[in-house]
Amino acid sequence: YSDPHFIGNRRVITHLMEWKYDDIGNECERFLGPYGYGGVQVSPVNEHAIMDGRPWYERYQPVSYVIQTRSGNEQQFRHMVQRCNRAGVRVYVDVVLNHMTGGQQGLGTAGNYFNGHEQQYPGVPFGPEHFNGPESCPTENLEIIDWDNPVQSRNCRLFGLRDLKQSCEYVRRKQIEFLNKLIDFGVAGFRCDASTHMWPEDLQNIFSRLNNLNEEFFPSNSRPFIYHEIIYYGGGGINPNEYISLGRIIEFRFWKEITNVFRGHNQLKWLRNFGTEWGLIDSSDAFIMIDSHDLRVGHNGELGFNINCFEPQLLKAATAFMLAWNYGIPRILSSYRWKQIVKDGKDLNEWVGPPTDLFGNIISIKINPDESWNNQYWMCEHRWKQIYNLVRFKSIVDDEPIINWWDNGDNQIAFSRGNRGFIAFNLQKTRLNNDDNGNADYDKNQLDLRKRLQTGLPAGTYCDIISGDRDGNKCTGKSIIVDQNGWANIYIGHNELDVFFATHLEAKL
Ligand code: LAG
Ligand code: CA
Repeated sequence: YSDPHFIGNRRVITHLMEWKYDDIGNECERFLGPYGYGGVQVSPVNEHAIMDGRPWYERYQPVSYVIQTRSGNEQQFRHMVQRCNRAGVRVYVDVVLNHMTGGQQGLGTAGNYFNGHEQQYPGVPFGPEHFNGPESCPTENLEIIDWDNPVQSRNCRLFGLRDLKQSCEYVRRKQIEFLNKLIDFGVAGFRCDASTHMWPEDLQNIFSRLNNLNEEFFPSNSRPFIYHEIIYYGGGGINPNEYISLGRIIEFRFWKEITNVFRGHNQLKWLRNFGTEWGLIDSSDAFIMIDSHDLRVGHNGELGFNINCFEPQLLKAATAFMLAWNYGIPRILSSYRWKQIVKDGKDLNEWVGPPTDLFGNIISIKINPDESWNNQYWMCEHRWKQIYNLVRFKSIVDDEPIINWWDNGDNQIAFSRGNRGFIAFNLQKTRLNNDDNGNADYDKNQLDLRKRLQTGLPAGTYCDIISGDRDGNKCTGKSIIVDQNGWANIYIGHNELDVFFATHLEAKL
């Protein structure tokens, strides 16, 4: 379950959070396909609770497995999957199998009644006998209290969400039916929500009974790609290793360590051996990110550890490192705008859902002839040039090793990917500012990266794909001249907006 089934040398997934299926279909054809994205993750597709104010997290409260949400209905979903596959872009669905809603009642997005208090979900149907209760969950209020305790963590309630008993054959069967329906429509796999809270053997049972992927789009005998949300930062508790045979693990230590470095709390030079030597799981088991639908609003609700779209320079730089490094399968969050209200390090508006019109319909993405879009609503991080140019970089350098590492002993680094791509970062400023509390008494020139470095590249003139692009036989931004032996003068000034420089074989004049 660890092969994403990318087409050709595509390597990167984007999550078009809360987008509508018709819009995603359009985006696959006009952007994701042409710009080399490998796949798109869509927000949960099945019926969920309608909550006051329509927060984004209502999609994580399932009511049935009917495919109908504000993103569209089953037909629209199906049509989107076909269009994306034909554009060379795979589709992965975020699936919530651990639980149904919290303790409320009402209607779901497909019109089905539900009652969380009584654990009645007639749209499936599920009843009280399909949920974990006092016989399987040892805590008094049925809530998870000790998160490191495997029984509590799997059989008790996560934030009050009614916890499905996946040891029950009927529950499994309903979930398998749902997943197989998606597979038959042509999806390539799933993001598995809250995997830590489900028993590996139950998941094994469910996954082993899934259909092979649809042969209209995939080679025969292809298994679905599955990546698991397992929040693990080392230490005791539930270890991701328990899930490795069940797909890839979203490696939370990746974003944590990288964010820490890019925020100036650790020197860039240490990244030299970043990966398994830092205790991370094997690259071939890993799925990685910098930002996500959850992290956007803080790490456990606390801002300052995460990097989101409100710090675009930082987000671009950290994302660039993710895309240039040779580790795991990267996902880029493409989010929407909301009005952040930060108080005591928390975002009071963390609940705000996607942009809607007066009737509560999600607003469409509109692309203008000059490729700009209605960015008062949608951030479209996947359309930021520094990001999509590195998506291309990743395709071009493929699995080439990291060589020609250079650092200045502090916060300037550079490396090449075999002889196909080269990247350099200059975060010296961040570091010095931190060290001396802004009372700088240093030579500004020391903050510039100005150095003759080994790029690994064949001789020629190369365009920087960050400050500009290659446009026919000229560069619209910076350029470097690589000599016969691979050396070139690299310059990243301390006052440049983007703190990195990158180029590759296709950016050669
Ligand atoms: C996940 N991964 O394991 C998702 O990435 C995460 O976004 C989901 O939580 C969580 N698991 C459950 O699927 C989100 C919000 C929660 C929200 C939950 C259900 O981060 O804050 O809980 O979705 O909508 C909300 C309220 C809670 C309340 C609960 C039940 O915030 O206060 O207890 O609903 O009513
Ligand atoms: Ca559970």
